[in-house]
Amino acid sequence: MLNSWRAWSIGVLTVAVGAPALVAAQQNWQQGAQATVVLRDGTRHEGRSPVYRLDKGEVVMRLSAADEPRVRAEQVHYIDFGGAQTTGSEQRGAPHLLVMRDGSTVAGRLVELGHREPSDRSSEYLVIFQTQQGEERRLNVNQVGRVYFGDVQATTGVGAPGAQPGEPGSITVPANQQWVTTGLTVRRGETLNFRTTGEVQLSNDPNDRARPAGAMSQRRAAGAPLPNDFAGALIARIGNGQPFAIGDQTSVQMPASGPLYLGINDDVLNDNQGQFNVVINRSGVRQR
Ligand SMILES: [Ca+2]
Repeated sequence: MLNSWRAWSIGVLTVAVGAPALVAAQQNWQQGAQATVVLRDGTRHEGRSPVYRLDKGEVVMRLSAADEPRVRAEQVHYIDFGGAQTTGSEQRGAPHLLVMRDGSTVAGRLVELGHREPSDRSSEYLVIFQTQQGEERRLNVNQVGRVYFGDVQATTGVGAPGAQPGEPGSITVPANQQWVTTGLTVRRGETLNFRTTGEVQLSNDPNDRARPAGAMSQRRAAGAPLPNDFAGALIARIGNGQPFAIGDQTSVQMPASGPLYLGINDDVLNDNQGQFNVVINRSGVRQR
């Protein structure tokens, strides 16, 4: 992981004790990737090298040597790095969407934005993105035109009876991946509301299927994270803590504090197919 923008800022403050250092700092900020951060209310911020980390949930941008606003990720509509032909409609259908300069798009989750060396803004500026298949891509910004932070309608909070694939704010949990990050940091005792849909296949047997509550055959998997629960059930983990069941529950109290991961209760994952789609609501406010 790259270090945070904060680390870079502290580094600059440390050296910016004299005029030459200040000049250096100003020259330093003028380096880096040009970007326009467009908020959902239409506000545009033009600056350089915005820094983002999924677990922090905010975008920090440098507008000038002195001006460094922070915005919550849910306020951000998209970040434009230039060079991509976009129609404005391609943001639909994914929590995050990458529009490459060649016009192709990749749906998934933005993990991180920032320089490879946070203290060196002449170093490569990277866009780190996890595809919906769970593959992590580290891209040079020169390849990337725009990153959408999810459908605009995600902010309206209009509820649907079940989470649908590609529904704004929905988290994709592929059956062939043990854990995916939700981007949420939860507090012990906090109650989250879940809406989960989808059906997965747990082996090469087309009849070996599971819904969020687990295998329709009610079989178990001895080597699964929760061997006493049904195989294929939706499960969760906080940080490196013990896995716990989510299943088809709509309301679950968090047993610990930390980053929340979702996964599939299975032992052999690479013969699985399909995905669950999960929308998590927190205090009545939809989170991504
Ligand atoms: Ca399996």
